[in-house]
Amino acid sequence: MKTIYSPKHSDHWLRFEYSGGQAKPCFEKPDRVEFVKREIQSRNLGEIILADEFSIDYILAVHDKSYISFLQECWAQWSSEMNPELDAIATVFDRQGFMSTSEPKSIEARLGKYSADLTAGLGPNSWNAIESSAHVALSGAQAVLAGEKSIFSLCRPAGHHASEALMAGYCYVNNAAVAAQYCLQAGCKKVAVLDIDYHHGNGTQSIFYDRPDVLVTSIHADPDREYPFFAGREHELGEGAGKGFNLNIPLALSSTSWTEYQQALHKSMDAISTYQPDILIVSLGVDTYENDPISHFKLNSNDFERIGKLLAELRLPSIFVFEGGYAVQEIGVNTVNVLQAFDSH
Ligand code: SP5
Ligand code: ZN
Repeated sequence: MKTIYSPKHSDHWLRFEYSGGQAKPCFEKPDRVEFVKREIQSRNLGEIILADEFSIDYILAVHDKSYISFLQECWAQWSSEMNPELDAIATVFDRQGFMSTSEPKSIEARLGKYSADLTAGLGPNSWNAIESSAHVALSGAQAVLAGEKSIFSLCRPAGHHASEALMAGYCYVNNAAVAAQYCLQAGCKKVAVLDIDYHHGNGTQSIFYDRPDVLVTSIHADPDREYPFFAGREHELGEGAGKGFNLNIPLALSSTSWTEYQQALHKSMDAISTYQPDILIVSLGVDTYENDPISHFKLNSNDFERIGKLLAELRLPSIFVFEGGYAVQEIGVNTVNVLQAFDSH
């Protein structure tokens, strides 16, 4: 399997993330992608190709225009109004939506309008990385539409918590959603997104919630106990024309090992088979790993091979889009375990 990559991902890095009432060094850091890249090379998964450039229109096809302008402009405004030695991050939120139809003036207010939480901030060159990550996903979609059986888009930053006009959970542009929409514009009738990151793909769910042309299914930690908390429950089935095209499978935090996980995967895969999509997009997070520093599932490295082997049974053209995974040494092994097992079945 070939991999799409961009070195621009390293333009995005932050000093701190906030959790449990504390500022801590970020779990989400540039090293993550370099560990995965190194493992791809040492195990000869396949060629590593640089991402192409694409028109901004492909990002605007799933995101709000003023939100994207904010992502592009944030740092310049933050560095003139606030301390340029520190990350741009929200401190206030427009929870009542008073500014929902107008653009706030100050950068603190704009950050509040476009942030869902404090786990997404922006640095001086973050936009370069965010845009390149979407281009990595688009290049993957382009390759599969041109006939590749499968592709790995090594995206960073991740995307699945980003919705139409909100950044959240280390995510800014929803790479999987951008790729899905690109496939539809290129003539696909139906696309399935299978999200196997440890966290619910709330951004992807929200973007396609009222649409029948994208089936979204996510297997994740129970949102009663885990981020993103406010979405990811079984009763969220889609709305309007999209009703029946969203499937959530929440699992218990610390008692989820392969036995439980496998059942959920079969359930998601059954829904995908029934749906008969033209293309499968896998939001591939490896934070389901037993030693992940922010997560609580109990999958081991062999289980990631089992995932790849099972997914291959769908026999669909597949785009793997990288999402989370924070046990830095092991994310390479676990990611390549999925991809190599998929490739050889
Ligand atoms: C893409 C992705 O995986 N985003 C995850 C966002 C998770 N945000 C909440 C992080 C909470 C971290 N708590 C750390 C506890 C360490 N003991
Ligand atoms: Zn995650």
